[in-house]
Amino acid sequence: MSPVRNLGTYAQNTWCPGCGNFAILNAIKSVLSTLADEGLPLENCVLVSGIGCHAKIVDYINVNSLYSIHGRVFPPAAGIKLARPELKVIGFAGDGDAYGEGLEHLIFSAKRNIDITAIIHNNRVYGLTTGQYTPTSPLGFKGRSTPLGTAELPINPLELMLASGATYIARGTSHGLELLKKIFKEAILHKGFSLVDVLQVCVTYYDMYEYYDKRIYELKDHNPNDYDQALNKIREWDYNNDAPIALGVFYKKEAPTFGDRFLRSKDETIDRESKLREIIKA
Ligand SMILES: Cc1ncc(C[n+]2csc(CCOP(=O)(O)OP(=O)(O)O)c2C)c(N)n1
Ligand code: SF4
Ligand SMILES: [Mg+2]
Repeated sequence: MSPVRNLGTYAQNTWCPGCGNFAILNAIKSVLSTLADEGLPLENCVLVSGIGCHAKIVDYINVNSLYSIHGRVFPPAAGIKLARPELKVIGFAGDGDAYGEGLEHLIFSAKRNIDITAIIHNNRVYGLTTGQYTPTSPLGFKGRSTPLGTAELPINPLELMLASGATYIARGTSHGLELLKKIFKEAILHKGFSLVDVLQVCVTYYDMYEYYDKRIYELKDHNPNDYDQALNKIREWDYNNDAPIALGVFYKKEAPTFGDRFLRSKDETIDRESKLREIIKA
């Protein structure tokens, strides 16, 4: 077995001690290192992040990366993939980032089946801006902007992703490193739009370690190719009730990607361009 590469950087880590982001960082570094051993050069990987505590992850990994803006992880990630199809593109987004501010971009990435991976640091709070509620905060969540508790139910982002056409949907937690490594690797190797929702604990504004540890279990005897089974499992815990919380791969499907359909062959692209020019002239 080859040694794990040192993918660290000189950037000073400013996450709070005990933050769940450390698990995501360690898992992704280990997976990139393994994939490099297995033939995916690190220089062929590109990381894209949003804005928030999670976004700093790209500062701490010595791989090409792009810091985007809040809610805009997936448009540049899609652009990179379409311009350079040989690259593996991994987007890191917060829950406020992906499920709030940039929700439409997430939906359209799934709808188009763009061949990129979305890793969502779902701490269910705006961490960097000190504890406001997000689309996945539970009903009654008390934070900086809702001192008396929210009056809204959370969304179930996995159900939304299934309905939008994502072809790989999984969930892990920041308390389960081995499972995170397994699903990150599978998600990155999946051809099409893959999303991993990580229940990431924010020890400062929303510490849910105990809550999750009491409820989580790993999916067994589950057929991820079955849409109805996936939907049932995804609905079991709706990010608000007290049901058991399933972890693992809920859904996966092989389907043509946006790149397959849009780029197709060079000749077809040229032919399409000339047809478009004719239409514009007419
Ligand atoms: C367009 C835009 N809107 C709002 C902000 C302010 N802002 C920066 S980080 C952040 C919250 C981040 O929350 P989340 O995406 O959940 O990431 P976390 O900090 O929890 O990792 C907000 C609202 C911004 N930088 N840009
Ligand atoms: S505020 Fe929360 S998410 Fe941000 S670094 Fe601290 S523990 Fe992590
Ligand atoms: Mg957050």
